[in-house]
Amino acid sequence: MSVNGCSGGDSASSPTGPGNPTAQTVDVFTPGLVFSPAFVTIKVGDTVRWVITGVAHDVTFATVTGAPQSIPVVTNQTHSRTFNTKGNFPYDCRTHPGMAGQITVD
Ligand SMILES: [Cu+2]
Repeated sequence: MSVNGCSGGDSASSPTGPGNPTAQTVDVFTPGLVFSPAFVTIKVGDTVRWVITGVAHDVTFATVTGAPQSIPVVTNQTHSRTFNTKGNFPYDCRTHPGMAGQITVD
């Protein structure tokens, strides 16, 4: 029973998820009264950054299990959300009816 008690080593059991070293970040911009790109597909553990410039916008997620916290009305700010749950996460800008997007995590 002389197991090496070293911590922070070789746990190769979880290739994806929080702390995934290959996690990516995708940017969504607000070039007008639209989110661009409006539809983004990412992997579990990836991050989306909303780069909100110009007119003030919000990012309000539909009440779906695993949806991140909504972003309040802001301008000239960047807000990041990391997605650790698979699913479809639609959101809209309550300030501008019809301004909407969706994050798909697969
Ligand atoms: Cu808006």
